[in-house]
Amino acid sequence: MATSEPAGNARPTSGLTANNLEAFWMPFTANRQFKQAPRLLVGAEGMYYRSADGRQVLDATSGLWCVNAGHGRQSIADAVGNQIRELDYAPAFQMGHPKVFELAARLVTYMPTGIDHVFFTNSGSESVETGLKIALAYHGVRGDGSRFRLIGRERGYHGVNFGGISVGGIVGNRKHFGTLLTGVDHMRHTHDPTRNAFSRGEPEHGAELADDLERIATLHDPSTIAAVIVEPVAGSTGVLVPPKGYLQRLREICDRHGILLIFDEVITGFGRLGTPFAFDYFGVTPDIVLTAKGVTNGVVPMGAVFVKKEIYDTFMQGPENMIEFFHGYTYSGNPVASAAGLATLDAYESEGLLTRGADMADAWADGLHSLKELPHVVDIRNCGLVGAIELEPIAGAPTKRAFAAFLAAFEAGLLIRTTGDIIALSPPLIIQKSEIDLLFDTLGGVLKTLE
Ligand code: PXG
Ligand code: PLP
Repeated sequence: MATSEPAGNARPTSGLTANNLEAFWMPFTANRQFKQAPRLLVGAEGMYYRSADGRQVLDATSGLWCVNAGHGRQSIADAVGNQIRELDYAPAFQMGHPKVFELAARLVTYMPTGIDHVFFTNSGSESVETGLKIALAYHGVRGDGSRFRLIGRERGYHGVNFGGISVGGIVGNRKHFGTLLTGVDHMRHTHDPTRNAFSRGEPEHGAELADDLERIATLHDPSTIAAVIVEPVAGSTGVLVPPKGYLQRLREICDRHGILLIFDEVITGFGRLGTPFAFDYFGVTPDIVLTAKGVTNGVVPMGAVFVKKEIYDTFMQGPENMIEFFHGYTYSGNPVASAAGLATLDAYESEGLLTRGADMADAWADGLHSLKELPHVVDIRNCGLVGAIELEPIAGAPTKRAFAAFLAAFEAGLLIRTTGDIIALSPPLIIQKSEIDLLFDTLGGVLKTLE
């Protein structure tokens, strides 16, 4: 059989055509199931996606928790287009360009006093690796190289690279990948539906779970621990809001033992909780802050790792012609991402989006908790403009019920996220009351039809 002539240097393929969905190995997706009945998005504006079959779909997930200012921002599109025409790329190592310095200087103004330097990456996963490496190297550089242990938490999600899955606490993300990083231990997670089900905001019970850090520190000797990494609110594993006093207690234990506290704010950063960052919301100051998703409103990959002045200054020793930290990415702080970041900050600032969640939080919590009595709902959690509805799993078929809700919601014009049997919601920060009502009306209708 004749194979059609390939264009250019392309090799003949095994029957693939432009319309074939096969070649793309999709991330975190049931590939075969998806490709049998694909769900394609072809446009987006404001709070809505447009599906390939021409329907408006309300975005209750900010894409994947990243389009915080809503879709289709003209000013960000213009900034990106202009930047590509003006300076498309500049080498990241031993060279610079103005916009990345401007972005860094603006971003650090959102940080607590004393956190005033930022290292750029291209994703949350890279921010995690960068933060962990900074923590380890910091102790080494200041002559305390016996601090080599990293402490994470069960149900923590810190991206998919080796450091992140090592400190992370999701078995599926870890089990096939060998021995991972050594010298890692985990605290228990804080999810306690027996005592805390249907809490509005921070749950009452569980601050004492922070004492796991004290116990682990005692086991290994505190002087061997470099850092502890937590999501202030665990996002990916189902919106686990920290119990009252928990993060404060972690901070105290870290201070007592000279352990760095890393907040992974990849989801909680940039207004998600109704404050610019989670450290504002909880009033607890970490030593290192990891961010990514909200930095560029999702349009160009970018992450940012913020560190205390003391950490940066510790590296700035030795001969000035020497590279102080052997780490960096080809695309760290690249001009197009930097331009997108600056335009995104302009949008956040001019519309007050980083605190808008606080104004909407009550309406959000009311809508969410109004679903309490619906079938299969076993818990509802909220904080700022994040929410989760936990469903009773179908016996012997975990995840099926929530996935059915996801499919039915999409059919009904609503994009939600599911993780296990938990529905997670995180709408763009521009959401209006009428859209909150539409969201929960639609979702309520979906939940009523579930088997
Ligand atoms: N840390 C945290 C706390 C995250 O939530 C990452 C690191 C990794 O970021 P990148 O950019 O490498 O994906 C994340 C990402 C979901 C979902 O719906 C969550 C994430 C990514 C995709 C989907 O649960 N979190
Ligand atoms: N692999 C090879 C062979 C490389 O040359 C590089 C960068 O120069 C990388 C991986 C890392 O790529 P990046 O800097 O985009 O993370």
